[in-house]
Amino acid sequence: MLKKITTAASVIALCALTACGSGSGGAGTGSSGDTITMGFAQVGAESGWRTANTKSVQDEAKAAGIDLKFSDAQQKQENQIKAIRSYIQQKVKVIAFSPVVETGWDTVLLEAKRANIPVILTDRAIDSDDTSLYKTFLGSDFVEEGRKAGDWMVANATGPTNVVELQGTTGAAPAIDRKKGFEEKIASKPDIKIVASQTGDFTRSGGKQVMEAFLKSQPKIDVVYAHNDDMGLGAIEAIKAAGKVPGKDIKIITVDAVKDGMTALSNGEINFIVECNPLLGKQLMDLAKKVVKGEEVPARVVTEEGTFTQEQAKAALPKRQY
Ligand code: GZL
Repeated sequence: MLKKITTAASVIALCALTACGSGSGGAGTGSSGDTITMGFAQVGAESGWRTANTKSVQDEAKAAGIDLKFSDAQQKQENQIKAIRSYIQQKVKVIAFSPVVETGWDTVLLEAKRANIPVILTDRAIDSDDTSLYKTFLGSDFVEEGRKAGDWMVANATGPTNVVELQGTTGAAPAIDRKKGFEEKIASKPDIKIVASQTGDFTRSGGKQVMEAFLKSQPKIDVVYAHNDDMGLGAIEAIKAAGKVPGKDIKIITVDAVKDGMTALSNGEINFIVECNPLLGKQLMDLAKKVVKGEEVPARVVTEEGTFTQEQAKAALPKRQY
């Protein structure tokens, strides 16, 4: 698991970066003045969150004058590794990627290091003892996101509560950590039990299929904890098909706060959403410019994000960018 830098250091890092981000501007050039080329190996296009994240990276690269080479791995680690190797061969100035799973990256990142190409982790972390393989990790604290979901569960449980969990991609940092944070919080109330837990791979179809199976196998389901909105939206389809009312007969907690999720929250089909900010593009480009110039950057840059109730979603929806 990524070694945690103290929260204070992360917050300072966030403020420092945000400040310099507003003042930086200028074309995306390295110390030699030539255009920065960035190789970005994206996870895939599995969710509304991923679509918003991709748009943010592409838009902000353009705004920063950075030449972006972009690949979609269709949620396969071997495709991301191939893309990183291709960027090394193309001698890009910097590589950024969102690791689809936490492990299996040391070999290819060592190749990037030997080619003197700095690497930035964005969105998801890797589980490696060798922190020299990347310059920084920009993204959310997924354990904290799980804790926020667990806090809502504890505060809103009224007696014995059976929870079914729709996990994200097996081995992915957000899946591992959102589970960890949620379980940490519900441990304080023994009558809240996770009676079934299975991956829906962060997709709407995956969430629907797993929820259909849970509805058949579980005699009593009170709450769904979905690691992202898309799986929660799939669960809503399954719950309705079973003749039950989502948000009432079976309450739903999700993570992300993309537009479709917030719409379901505002109309009462979801009960609580923990935000996970996909708009990482600006911070990523600011970090890339610094890294290419050989400037020091924080080891960890945490993104800012909140939570939404049904009432808060109604107010926030008109202003949401994604
Ligand atoms: C979280 C991100 C997750 C989202 C999902 O930072 O990696 O992957 O929560 C997405 O929607 O598929």
